[in-house]
Amino acid sequence: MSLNTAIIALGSNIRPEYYIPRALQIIKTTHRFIAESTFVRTSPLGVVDQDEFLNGAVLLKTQMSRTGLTDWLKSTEKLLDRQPASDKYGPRTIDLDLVVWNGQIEDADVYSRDFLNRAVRELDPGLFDD
Ligand code: PH2
Ligand code: MG
Repeated sequence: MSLNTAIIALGSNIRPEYYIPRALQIIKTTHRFIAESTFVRTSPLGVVDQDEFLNGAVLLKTQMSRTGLTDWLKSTEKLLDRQPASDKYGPRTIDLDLVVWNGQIEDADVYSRDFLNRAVRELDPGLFDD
């Protein structure tokens, strides 16, 4: 059975001290957890008039396919009280984004968001080498 490797970005700015640990716990019991990055407080991007975020990322291995994993991330967000997108950049209990899949960068935010770039480098230092 071959496993896929993924890096998932986590973000929250509604009760992040509750929702980030909950999300990590669910991820760890569902997939093969490899490592987590440092989690840092970040100023809001996009809509700047909202609370600070807590951001970080996890490296995992999973039996799920790419679409299986992205569907699972969506349902896990719902489980963690994420409200349907009223504002693409507004406050959220939890945001779970697939950013790297089997060594391929899948989300351009990795290049533009400094905290995300740092988290991904922490988890996979060689990713940007080639
Ligand atoms: N996510 C957003 C919008 N703005 N700002 C920070 N600091 N961190 C985020 O994760 C974030 C954001 C929508 O994805
Ligand atoms: Mg996001």
